[in-house]
Amino acid sequence: AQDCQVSSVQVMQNFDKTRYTGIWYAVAKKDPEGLFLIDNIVAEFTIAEDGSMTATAKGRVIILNNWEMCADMLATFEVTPDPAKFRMKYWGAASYLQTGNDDHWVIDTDYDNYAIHYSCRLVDSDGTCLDAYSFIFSRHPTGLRPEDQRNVVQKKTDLCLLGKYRRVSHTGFCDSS
Ligand code: DAO
Repeated sequence: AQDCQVSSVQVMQNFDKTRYTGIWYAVAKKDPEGLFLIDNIVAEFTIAEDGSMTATAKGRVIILNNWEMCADMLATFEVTPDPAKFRMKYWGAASYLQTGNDDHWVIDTDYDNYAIHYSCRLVDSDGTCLDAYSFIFSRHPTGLRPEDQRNVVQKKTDLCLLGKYRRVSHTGFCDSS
Protein backbone atom coordinates (compact mmCIF):
# COMPACT_ATOMS: atom_id res chain seq x y z
CA ALA A 1 0.00 0.00 0.00
CA GLN A 2 2.02 2.96 -1.19
CA ASP A 3 -0.51 4.93 -3.19
CA CYS A 4 -0.59 7.39 -0.26
CA GLN A 5 -4.36 7.13 0.03
CA VAL A 6 -5.52 7.58 3.63
CA SER A 7 -8.31 5.10 2.95
CA SER A 8 -5.83 2.36 2.04
CA VAL A 9 -3.52 2.72 5.05
CA GLN A 10 -2.98 -0.72 6.58
CA VAL A 11 -3.39 -0.81 10.35
CA MET A 12 -2.49 -3.42 12.97
CA GLN A 13 -4.48 -6.64 12.50
CA ASN A 14 -6.38 -7.92 15.57
CA PHE A 15 -5.17 -5.03 17.70
CA ASP A 16 -5.16 -6.01 21.39
CA LYS A 17 -5.59 -2.88 23.49
CA THR A 18 -4.85 -4.77 26.71
CA ARG A 19 -1.36 -5.71 25.53
CA TYR A 20 -0.88 -2.08 24.44
CA THR A 21 -1.30 -0.68 27.98
CA GLY A 22 1.60 0.80 29.91
CA ILE A 23 4.32 3.25 29.10
CA TRP A 24 5.51 4.17 25.61
CA TYR A 25 8.37 6.57 24.90
CA ALA A 26 8.13 8.56 21.68
CA VAL A 27 11.49 8.12 19.95
CA ALA A 28 10.58 9.78 16.64
CA LYS A 29 7.79 12.05 15.46
CA LYS A 30 6.40 13.43 12.24
CA ASP A 31 4.91 16.77 13.26
CA PRO A 32 1.55 18.13 12.16
CA GLU A 33 1.01 21.74 11.11
CA GLY A 34 1.41 23.84 14.24
CA LEU A 35 3.59 21.48 16.22
CA PHE A 36 2.66 21.00 19.88
CA LEU A 37 4.62 18.27 21.69
CA ILE A 38 8.32 18.82 21.07
CA ASP A 39 10.34 16.23 23.00
CA ASN A 40 10.45 14.25 26.23
CA ILE A 41 7.14 12.74 25.07
CA VAL A 42 5.97 9.81 27.19
CA ALA A 43 2.47 8.29 26.96
CA GLU A 44 0.83 5.83 29.31
CA PHE A 45 -2.16 3.85 28.09
CA THR A 46 -4.69 2.34 30.50
CA ILE A 47 -7.84 0.26 30.10
CA ALA A 48 -10.62 1.58 32.33
CA GLU A 49 -13.05 -0.69 34.21
CA ASP A 50 -15.59 -0.36 31.42
CA GLY A 51 -13.00 -1.57 28.90
CA SER A 52 -12.39 1.80 27.30
CA MET A 53 -8.87 3.00 26.58
CA THR A 54 -7.49 6.21 28.07
CA ALA A 55 -4.05 7.76 28.11
CA THR A 56 -1.99 10.35 29.86
CA ALA A 57 0.93 11.95 28.13
CA LYS A 58 3.66 14.39 28.99
CA GLY A 59 5.90 16.35 26.73
CA ARG A 60 7.87 19.54 26.45
CA VAL A 61 5.89 22.31 24.75
CA ILE A 62 6.34 26.00 24.05
CA ILE A 63 3.20 28.01 24.63
CA LEU A 64 2.21 31.60 24.05
CA ASN A 65 5.12 33.94 24.57
CA ASN A 66 7.88 31.37 24.15
CA TRP A 67 7.11 29.88 27.55
CA GLU A 68 8.66 26.43 27.81
CA MET A 69 6.87 23.93 30.01
CA CYS A 70 6.02 20.31 30.49
CA ALA A 71 2.46 19.67 29.27
CA ASP A 72 0.30 17.18 31.13
CA MET A 73 -2.21 15.79 28.65
CA LEU A 74 -5.21 13.48 28.97
CA ALA A 75 -6.91 11.49 26.24
CA THR A 76 -9.93 9.25 25.82
CA PHE A 77 -10.38 6.89 22.89
CA GLU A 78 -13.62 6.14 21.11
CA VAL A 79 -13.75 2.80 19.33
CA THR A 80 -14.62 2.36 15.65
CA PRO A 81 -15.46 -0.80 13.66
CA ASP A 82 -11.71 -1.37 13.18
CA PRO A 83 -10.07 -2.30 16.52
CA ALA A 84 -6.82 -0.49 15.57
CA LYS A 85 -8.59 2.76 14.60
CA PHE A 86 -9.73 5.09 17.37
CA ARG A 87 -10.99 8.62 17.68
CA MET A 88 -8.91 10.40 20.30
CA LYS A 89 -10.25 13.31 22.32
CA TYR A 90 -7.46 15.09 24.14
CA TRP A 91 -7.02 18.05 26.43
CA GLY A 92 -4.52 19.53 28.81
CA ALA A 93 -4.49 19.39 32.59
CA ALA A 94 -4.19 23.18 32.29
CA SER A 95 -6.75 25.10 30.25
CA TYR A 96 -4.19 26.95 28.11
CA LEU A 97 -2.92 23.71 26.59
CA GLN A 98 -4.13 22.29 23.27
CA THR A 99 -7.39 20.36 22.94
CA GLY A 100 -8.49 18.29 19.99
CA ASN A 101 -10.25 15.35 18.45
CA ASP A 102 -8.04 13.35 16.09
CA ASP A 103 -7.89 9.95 14.46
CA HIS A 104 -5.54 7.67 16.38
CA TRP A 105 -4.51 4.64 14.35
CA VAL A 106 -2.14 1.92 15.48
CA ILE A 107 -0.26 0.94 12.33
CA ASP A 108 1.93 -1.78 13.79
CA THR A 109 3.20 -2.97 17.16
CA ASP A 110 4.77 -6.02 18.76
CA TYR A 111 3.42 -4.71 22.13
CA ASP A 112 6.76 -5.36 23.90
CA ASN A 113 9.19 -3.13 21.99
CA TYR A 114 7.79 -0.79 19.36
CA ALA A 115 4.59 0.80 18.10
CA ILE A 116 3.81 2.99 15.11
CA HIS A 117 1.01 5.52 15.44
CA TYR A 118 -0.58 7.57 12.65
CA SER A 119 -3.12 10.36 12.53
CA CYS A 120 -4.35 12.23 9.49
CA ARG A 121 -6.02 15.49 10.46
CA LEU A 122 -6.94 16.60 6.96
CA VAL A 123 -7.61 14.46 3.89
CA ASP A 124 -7.03 16.22 0.55
CA SER A 125 -9.58 16.03 -2.28
CA ASP A 126 -7.31 13.47 -4.01
CA GLY A 127 -7.48 11.16 -0.98
CA THR A 128 -3.92 11.78 0.27
CA CYS A 129 -3.20 13.34 3.65
CA LEU A 130 -2.58 17.09 3.87
CA ASP A 131 -1.79 17.20 7.58
CA ALA A 132 -0.58 14.03 9.28
CA TYR A 133 1.32 13.40 12.46
CA SER A 134 2.85 10.16 13.61
CA PHE A 135 4.68 8.86 16.64
CA ILE A 136 7.22 6.03 16.69
CA PHE A 137 6.97 4.62 20.21
CA SER A 138 9.38 2.37 22.05
CA ARG A 139 9.06 0.58 25.36
CA HIS A 140 12.71 1.58 25.86
CA PRO A 141 13.59 5.27 26.41
CA THR A 142 16.92 4.63 24.70
CA GLY A 143 15.26 4.02 21.33
CA LEU A 144 14.30 1.21 19.01
CA ARG A 145 16.05 -2.14 19.02
CA PRO A 146 18.13 -2.63 15.85
CA GLU A 147 15.94 -5.60 14.87
CA ASP A 148 12.82 -3.39 14.83
CA GLN A 149 14.30 -0.64 12.69
CA ARG A 150 13.85 -2.32 9.29
CA ASN A 151 10.17 -2.89 9.98
CA VAL A 152 9.67 0.70 11.17
CA VAL A 153 11.33 2.07 8.01
CA GLN A 154 8.98 -0.09 5.91
CA LYS A 155 5.90 1.25 7.72
CA LYS A 156 7.09 4.86 7.42
CA THR A 157 7.44 4.20 3.69
CA ASP A 158 3.94 2.68 3.48
CA LEU A 159 2.57 5.80 5.20
CA CYS A 160 4.37 8.02 2.66
CA LEU A 161 6.17 9.69 5.56
CA LEU A 162 9.69 8.35 5.10
CA GLY A 163 12.21 11.13 5.76
CA LYS A 164 9.64 13.32 7.52
CA TYR A 165 10.34 12.20 11.05
CA ARG A 166 12.67 13.78 13.56
CA ARG A 167 14.22 12.13 16.57
CA VAL A 168 12.52 12.86 19.91
CA SER A 169 15.03 13.31 22.71
CA HIS A 170 14.56 12.34 26.35
CA THR A 171 16.54 14.62 28.63
CA GLY A 172 14.46 14.25 31.81
CA PHE A 173 12.75 17.62 31.30
CA CYS A 174 9.34 16.22 32.33
CA ASP A 175 10.51 13.70 34.92
CA SER A 176 9.79 15.78 38.02
CA SER A 177 6.40 17.18 37.00
O1 DAO B 1 2.15 17.14 19.19
O2 DAO B 1 1.73 18.33 17.51
C1 DAO B 1 1.40 17.45 18.27
C2 DAO B 1 0.10 16.73 18.05
C3 DAO B 1 -0.24 15.77 19.14
C4 DAO B 1 -1.40 16.18 19.97
C5 DAO B 1 -1.93 15.13 20.87
C6 DAO B 1 -1.24 15.02 22.17
C7 DAO B 1 -2.02 14.59 23.36
C8 DAO B 1 -2.39 13.19 23.56
C9 DAO B 1 -1.37 12.12 23.34
C10 DAO B 1 -1.85 10.78 23.75
C11 DAO B 1 -1.11 9.63 23.24
C12 DAO B 1 -0.46 9.72 21.92
